[in-house]
Amino acid sequence: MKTSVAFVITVVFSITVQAQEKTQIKIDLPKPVHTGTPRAVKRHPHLDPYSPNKPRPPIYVPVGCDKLLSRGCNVTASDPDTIIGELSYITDGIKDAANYNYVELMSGLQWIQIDLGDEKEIHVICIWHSGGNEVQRVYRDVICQISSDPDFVDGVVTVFNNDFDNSSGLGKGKDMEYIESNYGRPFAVDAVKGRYVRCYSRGNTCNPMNHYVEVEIFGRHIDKEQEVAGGNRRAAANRAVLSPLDATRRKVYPDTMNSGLPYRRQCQGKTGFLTCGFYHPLAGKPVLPFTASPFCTRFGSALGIHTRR
Ligand SMILES: [Ca+2]
Repeated sequence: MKTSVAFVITVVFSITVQAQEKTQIKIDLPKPVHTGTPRAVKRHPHLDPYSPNKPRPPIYVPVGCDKLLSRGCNVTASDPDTIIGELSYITDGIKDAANYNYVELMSGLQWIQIDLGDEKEIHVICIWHSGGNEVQRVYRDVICQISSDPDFVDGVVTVFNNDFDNSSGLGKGKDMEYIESNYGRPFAVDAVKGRYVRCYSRGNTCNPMNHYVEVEIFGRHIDKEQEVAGGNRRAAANRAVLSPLDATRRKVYPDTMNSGLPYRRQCQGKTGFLTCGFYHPLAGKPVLPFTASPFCTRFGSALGIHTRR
């Protein structure tokens, strides 16, 4: 009898300790982009029935495995000439998509890749493609892979895949498609080790383009020395991540960035994509808003790729 009581106590104690050893991942959420009820997307059997208006279920990880690893990390992409925004936006911690803090990549299957600097143990990834819209939106073929090979040839582990019909050719996935919201799409990763995280998508239900507001990767550094070295590298990366133009824009126009003024534009010139409107990319200083900018009037409007907010 004594033995069985002791056994029960031991089991209960063990379960309690195990429960205490977990911690909930804390994810800072942006405000919803849309106001009111967005126009609904068409339902289908592969669409997650979870409401985009509700927070996602909490994710618990072992204590010490909840560190944000991705902030300020370098990002590369299959489409380096982004149409809107810069790849650095994906890890800059700014998730307010309403103020054009997102990056737009070309149509078709595209990927972005985050370099964590060293091999890490990854426990949770959260992706915001658009953060929610006036019309509900679903991104196609969302696939997330981890590897320590920057070319993703060796040691590739797929940790999320909702390409239910293998239309992207990377294999069928069992995850469900989901409606974008400010809650992002967090998912647990089973302590997969790797230096690079690659995220694929293939357009969305509103248009064929690909977008990212932010991707966050949580986990732990593999050893203490790496933690210190990684911290130093991230600090350096954080200092470098804002281009002088970005810094100017955010310093001079913090209120403008948050007020949702009607114009901020991306103009395509023959030599590439130039951002204009709140600041002048060539002069390196802010200019008048878009409608009064001679630069935009001459080149931007003529190309006619602007969208009014
Ligand atoms: Ca961002």
